[in-house]
Amino acid sequence: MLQGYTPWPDELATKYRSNGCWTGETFGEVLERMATLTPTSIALIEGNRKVTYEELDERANRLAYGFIHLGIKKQDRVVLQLSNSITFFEICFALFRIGALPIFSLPLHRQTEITYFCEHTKAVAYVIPDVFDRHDYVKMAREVKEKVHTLQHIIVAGDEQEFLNVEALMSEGSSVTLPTITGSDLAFFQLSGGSTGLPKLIPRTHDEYLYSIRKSVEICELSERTKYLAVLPVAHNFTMSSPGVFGVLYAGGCIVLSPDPSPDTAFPLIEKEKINFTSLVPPLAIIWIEASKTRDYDLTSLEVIQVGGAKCSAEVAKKVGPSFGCTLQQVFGMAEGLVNYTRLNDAEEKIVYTQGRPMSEFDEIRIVDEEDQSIAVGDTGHLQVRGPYTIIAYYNAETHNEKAFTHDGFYRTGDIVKQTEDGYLIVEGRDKDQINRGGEKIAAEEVENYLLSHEEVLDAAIVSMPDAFLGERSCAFIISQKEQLTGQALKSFLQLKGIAAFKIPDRFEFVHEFPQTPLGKVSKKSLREIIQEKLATKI
Ligand code: J2J
Repeated sequence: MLQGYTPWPDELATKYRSNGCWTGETFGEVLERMATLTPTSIALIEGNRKVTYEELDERANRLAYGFIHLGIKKQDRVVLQLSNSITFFEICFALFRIGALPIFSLPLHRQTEITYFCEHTKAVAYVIPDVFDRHDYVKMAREVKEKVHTLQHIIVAGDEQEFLNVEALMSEGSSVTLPTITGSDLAFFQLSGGSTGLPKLIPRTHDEYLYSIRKSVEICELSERTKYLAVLPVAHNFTMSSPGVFGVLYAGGCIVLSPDPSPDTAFPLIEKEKINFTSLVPPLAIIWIEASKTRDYDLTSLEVIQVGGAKCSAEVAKKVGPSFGCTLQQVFGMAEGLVNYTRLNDAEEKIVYTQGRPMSEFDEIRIVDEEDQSIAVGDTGHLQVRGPYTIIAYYNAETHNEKAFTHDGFYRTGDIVKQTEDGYLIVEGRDKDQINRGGEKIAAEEVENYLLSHEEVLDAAIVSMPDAFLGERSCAFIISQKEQLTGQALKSFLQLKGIAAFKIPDRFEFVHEFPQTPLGKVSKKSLREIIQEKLATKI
């Protein structure tokens, strides 16, 4: 058993097996099955390159043997940081086949975050593109490798000589047998949006994740005729599993990989490939709606556009269907598990004004007050959940787990919601110290700690401020004795430190002290009010 991983207790595992949620199937087997059922169907399209199910299966196998030859074993951790590319899938399934555990970092993560993922998991390998979006990943990998002693291999997708190349890793497996992987084995780590300290790692087994994919495929009605455009990063839980790219592969459909989510890139792809399904975050939905008024592309193939990751306002939700002649599906999910969907045949009222209802009849949700006591249906409270695909503990985070889960095993989502009579959820806010910047999550404490490492910063507190486009942006309140310290200087400091750009505060406010709660803690509520007032009066 991997140290730091809390396995499912026997009684829950037995329950989810006997009620049919967990089938014992693994990701490796799913691909094998699809390669047998629909060998010549196109699984993936990236630019001019197309890969069939049979080819994907075969290349994943050759890479699996390559990994084994390298000495990578079952349960070894591998930080995977690839853009939306065919290689992402080849590597993923290769690792699944040998039972090594990818950690799904995002292309935007920089050396501070990557170093932490590698150190925290004692990763043995790190997989990168050479250059993506003008960022030099090879240079970054060099820096990470210097700091992380467990890291033995840097593997690069692209033309690069310094480290091992993905193509060179392809190997024939004549003399090796692949290890046995079962449904209850760990498959990978997702990243949590986080609220305290550094991002927590979310361990997922084949059983639980494949259940959520199977259910999502059913609810979202994916089939072999699905043509899914992946515009958001495929490594993110939403794009990966709700029903996402893994859902499409499970259903035998075709994934078209978009290098970026802009209408200039995505609309021609929709027209050319006759895309019928895609997933967006709310700010992108706004951009696409505006662009649909002026760009002359044939988008009539679109049947479903999902919007999730952050609250989709009713005004935006109302426009999606008419702008694209398709159905909107709201998705309220979390990498820790629970996913809620509006159903495709729901009444307009539900689709526009709610964030859907849990996907599984085995999701146990409760809405509670500050004391964890249930409240009346329709009242607003804290959402807690337990179920067949919601984790019961983060990886290697004992102290945090005590707070994040109740003693009876419910995950405290940190979301504040209310529920309609018929079980639909409406997200009203959150009680976690996080900023949701258009779907990108920022743990306030993580960025505060980076700021506190600047020698002229005495204290830092980060809060959200409302934004018409992103929903929220971040504002850092700073106490410093040096009058000359500027927001620009702090931005440069954070950039040099190497953190994802979306975490860098949008605005800095220099103050002499922070408002306090009666208990003497920083009152983030008051800070939010201060910045809201400033924005209202345009200071
Ligand atoms: C309001 N808040 C939302 C929504 C997520 C599917 C869809 C999204 C995610 C995701 C995901 C929201 N309205 N529609 O993993 O499988 C906020 C909540 C939630 C947090 C989780 C999936 N959809 N949120 O966004 O782990 O606060 O997952 O707890 O990144 O995003 O963030 P994350």
